[in-house]
Amino acid sequence: MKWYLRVSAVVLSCIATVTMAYADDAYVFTVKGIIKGLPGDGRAANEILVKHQPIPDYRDDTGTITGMMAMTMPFYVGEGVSLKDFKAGDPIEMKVEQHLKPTFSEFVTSIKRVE
Ligand SMILES: [Cu+2]
Repeated sequence: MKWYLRVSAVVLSCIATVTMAYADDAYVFTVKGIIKGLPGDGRAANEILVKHQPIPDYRDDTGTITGMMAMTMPFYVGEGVSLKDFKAGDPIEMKVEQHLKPTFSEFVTSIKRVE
């Protein structure tokens, strides 16, 4: 094999290894609750405050399913998710995507009003 083919094979396998180390499967859970605060109420442009119901399939930052009790907490909203039709007091259901790598992160990928 020519030396440059060997070098490119090594480079490609390094890229694959690094990509796998940083890519993890998205874990998605559903959150039901009531909006308590929206961006502009003194919070970050991508943050909402939600009083949520218990989340039985919530997973912690080690990937262990621990569940989460009902509480009021902030959620980050992903890019492209519009909040313009929502107001405080709205009952909502959200899909939240969680990643453990490269660092723990969670963000809302969809939100809808429910009755
Ligand atoms: Cu919570």
